[in-house]
Amino acid sequence: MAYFPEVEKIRYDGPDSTNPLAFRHYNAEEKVEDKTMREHLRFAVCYWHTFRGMGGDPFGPGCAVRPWEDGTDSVEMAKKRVRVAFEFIEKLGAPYYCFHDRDVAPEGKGLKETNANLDAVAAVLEEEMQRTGIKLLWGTANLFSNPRFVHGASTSCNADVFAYAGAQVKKCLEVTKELGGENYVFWGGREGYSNLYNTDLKRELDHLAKFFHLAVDYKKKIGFQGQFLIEPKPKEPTVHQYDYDVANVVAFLRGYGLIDHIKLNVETNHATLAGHTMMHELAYASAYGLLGSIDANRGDLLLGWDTDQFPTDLYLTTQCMLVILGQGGLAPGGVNFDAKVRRESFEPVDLFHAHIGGMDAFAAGLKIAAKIRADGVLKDFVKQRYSSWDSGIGQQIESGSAKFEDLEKYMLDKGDAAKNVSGRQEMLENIFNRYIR
Ligand code: XUL
Ligand code: CO
Repeated sequence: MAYFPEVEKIRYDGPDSTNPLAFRHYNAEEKVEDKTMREHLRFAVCYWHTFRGMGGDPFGPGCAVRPWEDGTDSVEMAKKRVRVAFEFIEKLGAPYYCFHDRDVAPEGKGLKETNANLDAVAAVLEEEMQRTGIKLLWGTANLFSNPRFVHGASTSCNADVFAYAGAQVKKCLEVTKELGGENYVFWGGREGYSNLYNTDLKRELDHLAKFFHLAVDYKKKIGFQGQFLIEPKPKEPTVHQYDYDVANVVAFLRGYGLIDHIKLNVETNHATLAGHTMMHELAYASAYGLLGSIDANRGDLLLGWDTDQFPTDLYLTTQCMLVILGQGGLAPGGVNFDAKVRRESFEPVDLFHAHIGGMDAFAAGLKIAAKIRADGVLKDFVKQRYSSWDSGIGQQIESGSAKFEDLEKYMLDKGDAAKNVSGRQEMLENIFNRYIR
């Protein structure tokens, strides 16, 4: 059964192609630096937006045309949807997918039935993974949609809700392991607050950390080898989310003794909601060896909420790839398109256009970033800019041999600091443009 009869397998046609259903840059087996594009980019299709998103917004219901949907949230429909998903991912040629437990299988009456539903659908996922060779980049538990999570999950004021969330993550970890998931993501859903008048902030933060420790313990117990990742987001749905941004999560992981167990999954639209660029968030995580994976999308700066659009901006993708190449890659993480087509793009074929655009933008960004690196234009400039630290007083400060008294003596002898030199920002931006064209 073909659910996308009008679309053939998407192929690489080269940069001059005008075929909208072909790649112009993503050529899976082409080598860039030391790896193929497939190995560098590790693209994943997300189940929630692509196969569950119907285009609803606060002003109207979903209007997406999805001929395979029967309008129910049954287990049968969930199984059929897996076939649809794998036909799509296979035709697209993405090597991975990601899911929330509740995207793939519906809740039942009580946890027992809910878990049985998940097992039933996971068996079909397994079958399709075997058939196609498509792998699971990460699994995650949806701890925010059901009304029980109204006050949060592990940060709820209701201890029973913490317990439910623990049981749900336990099951989701088991299923992710069974399916060979290479990572497991924690996005803080409703882990935050709407008002401090009713909130014990310290107690909630302690509970959040407790939850992660329990997850780390269980991961060890079942021998799950995947990487744990926290996905920062500053706000939405709550006014303040505890996993605000990369710096905040790094401090949280350190403060609660979790730093050796969890890395970060950084999302573009969350970065901009936090008032940062994606490059800032990636650079910060990477600097501490904690950049594990990315959720690739973009926001709309004129709207200011989490619009989750597909990334098409080559400046953005080049900046991402500069940081990723700079740390030697993302594996076992990857580039997950946490992105949705606009409500106006309601036909099934739009799902292909959207993913092709995102994959091509990242492939082009990869090639441009590799060229910038090969020519050394930024790296050499930065190295030179900090050269005063490579010898003399700079080296003594970095190595810890110079005390304040030594700095005083050095400056009393010298009289004043050496002259500063220009940062040349505009020149560097012009150089960047030379590569983008
Ligand atoms: C929400 C978001 C999530 C996570 C997974 O903004 O990004 O979809 O990626 O829970
Ligand atoms: Co995300």
